[in-house]
Amino acid sequence: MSPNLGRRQMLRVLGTGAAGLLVSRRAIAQQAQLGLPPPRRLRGRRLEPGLVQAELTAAATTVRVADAWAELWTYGGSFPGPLLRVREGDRVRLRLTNQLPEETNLHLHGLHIPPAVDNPFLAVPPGEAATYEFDVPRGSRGLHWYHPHVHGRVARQLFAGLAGPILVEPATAEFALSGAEEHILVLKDLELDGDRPAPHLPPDWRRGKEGSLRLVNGTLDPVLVATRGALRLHILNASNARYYRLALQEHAFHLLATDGHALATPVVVEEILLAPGERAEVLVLLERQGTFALLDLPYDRGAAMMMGGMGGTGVGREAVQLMTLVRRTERAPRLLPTALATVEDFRGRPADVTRGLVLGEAMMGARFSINGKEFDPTRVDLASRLGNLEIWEIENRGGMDHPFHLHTYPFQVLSRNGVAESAVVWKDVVNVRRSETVQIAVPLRDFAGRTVYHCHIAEHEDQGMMGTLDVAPG
Ligand SMILES: [Cu+2]
Repeated sequence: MSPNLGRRQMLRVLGTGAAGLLVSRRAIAQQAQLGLPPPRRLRGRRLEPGLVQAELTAAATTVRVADAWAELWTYGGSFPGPLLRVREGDRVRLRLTNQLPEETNLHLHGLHIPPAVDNPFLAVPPGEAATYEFDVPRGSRGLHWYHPHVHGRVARQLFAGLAGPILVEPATAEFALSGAEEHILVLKDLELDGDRPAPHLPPDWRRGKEGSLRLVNGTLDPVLVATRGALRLHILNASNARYYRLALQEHAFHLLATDGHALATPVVVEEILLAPGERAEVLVLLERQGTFALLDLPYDRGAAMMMGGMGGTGVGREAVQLMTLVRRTERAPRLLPTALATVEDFRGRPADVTRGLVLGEAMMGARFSINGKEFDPTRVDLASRLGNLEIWEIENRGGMDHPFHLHTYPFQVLSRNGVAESAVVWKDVVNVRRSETVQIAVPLRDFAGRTVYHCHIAEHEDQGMMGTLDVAPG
């Protein structure tokens, strides 16, 4: 692939199974590509060994984004929010100050911590602050993230820019990956209306709001120049509703972890579908010197009928270039590790409780439900007991895909439409395609309390597709 990719109107996607796709001219028309900026690091203070204290302020901030100045809502003045980098076993004291004109809060997405701390029912009023104090659990190494979770306000606050990555480092190095250079990619789309995030229009509340700017770490089509041939990428989809179907020209991905949980062994995949909220950790071995595009291939999540031919749908036939990887070095990449982690296997284990959850869309308008009910924070939808192993059968009866997310308790996907999954992996978001029933195993471990499960298309969550789970002490 020639390095003057940016001036070409189309290119063949090689080795991805998507040959012949057109790459969006709009997306590759950027003449001056910027380097990939790493997320700014949240400066925490280590008061004593193992205790990290950090401050996050949510406020309207003018930032430079896609060749324009825009007033976004940010954490700590940066878009995306700053990286909280901690270690397994650390105690974290994170203080959120709300300088927004409305209430907000924090969800620590992916961290297995008590619901009383990661509390979606708590709201921090404007001008006030709250402290989130928790222990980073063993086994949580990997990429997680934080974002607001006040019901009814999530979609607008997230779209306006409020999201940031959390990287948990293992207590002891478990991977033979020291030869790879490590990067965090926060995928987040945005649409500007003048110098502000575009407001939600009525169709956005039904289909989920997408922006035409598909940004990586807040930058349009950045370039990552690799100093080594092996790249370890932690990728987060922090978008409201946009799915990313990722492919890298001429290369496969070696999938290392899903939603921050290591696989037993690396799995070679040609592409990765990331629904909102999902993360993937991959090893990329650049096989030769050259320039390779990271592409977002078309994916039909079922929102097309609601799109009315408007732009930014992601359902056309065009692939969009998200960023460029450049390998300059002659050095050959290191070999792959063969074993990553020991992963418990819940297949075939007897469940204490089996439940069905039906995801529903109202025929008209933008209302969403689970088991026929819209979210009510005062109601208990599922009651259980600490220590139970539950099997949930999540059935999507709607016309769109819905990425299902459960707080606090990671789960394993057992089957899709009765077909067993081939690999055992831990997840906290699973995409449930339309007309699909996904069966998951949910061990309710360590923490009792009341929390939520919901669709991670933020508009669907705000419009009712959420329920409560109350786990009594064992
Ligand atoms: Cu949904």
